[in-house]
Parts: sequence; structure tokens; C-alpha cells
Amino acid sequence: MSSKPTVLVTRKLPDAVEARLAGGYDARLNPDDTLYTSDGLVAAADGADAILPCHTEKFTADVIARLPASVKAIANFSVGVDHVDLQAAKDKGIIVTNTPDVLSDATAEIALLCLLGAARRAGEGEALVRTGGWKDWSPAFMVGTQVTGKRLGIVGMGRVGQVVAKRARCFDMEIHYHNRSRLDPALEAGAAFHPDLDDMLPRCQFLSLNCPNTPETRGLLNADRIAKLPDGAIVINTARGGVVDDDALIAALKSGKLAAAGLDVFNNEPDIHPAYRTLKNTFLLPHIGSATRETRDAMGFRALDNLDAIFAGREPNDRVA
Ligand code: 8YV
Repeated sequence: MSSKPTVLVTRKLPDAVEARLAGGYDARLNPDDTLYTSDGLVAAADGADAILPCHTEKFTADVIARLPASVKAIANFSVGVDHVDLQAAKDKGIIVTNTPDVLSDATAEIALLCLLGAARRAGEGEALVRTGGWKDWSPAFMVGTQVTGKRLGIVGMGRVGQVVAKRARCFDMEIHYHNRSRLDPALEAGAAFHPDLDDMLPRCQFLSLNCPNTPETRGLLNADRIAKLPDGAIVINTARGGVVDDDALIAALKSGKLAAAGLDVFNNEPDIHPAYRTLKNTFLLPHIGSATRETRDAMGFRALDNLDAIFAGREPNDRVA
């Protein structure tokens, strides 16, 4: 019998991460990357000491209650932990960790891509070229919204939000932010803090959502809040679909209240609200914020650092429950 802790790894991880896993753990891998059902997840966890999941596995209170008592930790391969009922895990004495920091740059890159893609109608333009629909040119052809020098409001000025602000400054954007608490002036770098989100919205020609999906932020961008944005504003979401009320966002994109939206995350991925696909003023990506080779390796190593600490009897760096 192996003395290494047994870890259920729910998805196919980068080779370097799986190689390190094999060194320190008895790893139950998923080479075919088949999605687990809730029942399958519970069954596969039988006898495991820990689980290393992605956001695709939902640890509801029910799933957590059914996990075998052997499971001491859920070491997420993600910074977002809205797929885990943290209170249920805590109540059962399961340690939960995430992978902050290492995906901030990659996610901020995608936020800027969404911002530029939505403003400059990149999805629409790419489809025209790709499908042979590009027939001529005129001064009115594919005219979008200029980004340079505009005001950007960031909801959630954590690690990702701060990198988004830094990159947006390269476009001379004026940065405003709403956050639970004000940042140190050094981190603020001149950004204007708005303790009340509703006060910030009228200033936001662009609005980037970078907050976690929690009971407090769920459905945060609703019809009332969209109405407070300037006409022709552009919304970017690289956080979680849950922070947006889809019907409200879609209505505003249809009416022209909003010029466009750049979205990398959605409610009910991948079965997203079908209207997003039919609207011309959406720039859509399939949740690839952290999808770079460097970042995916770093996320895996960070999850393993947390597991190593837990099994060495130390406090993991990234404990969230
Ligand atoms: C990850 C993410 O790819 O880390 C997060 O919270 O949203 C993504 O960038 C995904 O969650 C992996 O589980």
C-alpha cells in the first residue's frame, strides 16, 4: 500500500503538473478529461485524501455531505471558488484552497481583449472576413467606439482588477473603481475610488467586472444599474456570469443603451443564453481568461503547493475555507 496521500484530480491537467503530482501523490488522474457527474465525483472520491478540481465540478452542500470522510482538502485549480459551498466544506472540516495571483496577468489580457474586441467590433469584423461577407469599404463601415482616453470603471479592484487598470492606462484610460475597501494610494495609482457602485456607474464609458461571484455580487449588473451607465457604454465581464443579469444585459444591447459587451464568462456555461450569439454587438470568448501555458502550469503548481502544505501539517497559503 502506498504511503502517499491519494488525490482525485478531476480534469486533465498540464503534463508538468501531472508529473509533479506523480512524485508526491497517489494521483487518480482523468486522462480522457471526462466530466464527472455529481454522483461520479462522490464515487471517484472514495478513499481519496484530497480532491484537486476545476470550476467545472460543483461542490454543493449535498455533494460535500456525500463526500467520504477521508477527504480532508479541496485544492482548487482556480481562483474563483463559487463552485464550492464554502460553509458546507467548513462545517465538514474540509480545507478549501484556490490559486490567486498566478492568473491575474492572463485574465487581464483577456479583459483587454474583450474591451478592445467589443469597442472595435472585432467579432463582427472577423466573421465578415471569415465568411466572405466583406464586400466593400466605406467611411461608415464597421465604425466602433474609440478606447483611448475614455473612462473605465472596474468593479472589484483585487489582483485581476489592478492589472486590468495598469494595462488600460496604456490606452490613457481614466480609471475609476468600486471595491469593498479602498486600496493604498500606491496601488491606486491615481484611480478614483467609489465606495458606492451606483455613484460610479454614470461615469463609466467602459465597465469591467472583476469581482468574485458571491451572494453579495450575484446579479450585480441588473437593469437598474445598467440604466445608470452612460448611453453607449460598453460592458466587459471576465469574472463570472453570475454577476450579470442576462435578460437585463441583453435588453440593453438590443435597445442600443449599451453599445457592446465583451464577455468571456457566462451564466450556465457552456449553454449560454442564446441571444448572446445572435447579437452583433457582442464579442464572445469561451471562458479562456487563464488559458495560457504559463498560467495553467502555475495554477497547477500553486494548487500542489497548497496540498503539500496541508499534508505536511502546515497552513496552506491560499486557504479560503
Ligand atoms: C480557470 C477561472 O480556468 O480560476 C478561475 O476562477 O475562472 C478560470 O480562469 C478555471 O476556473 C479553472 O478551474
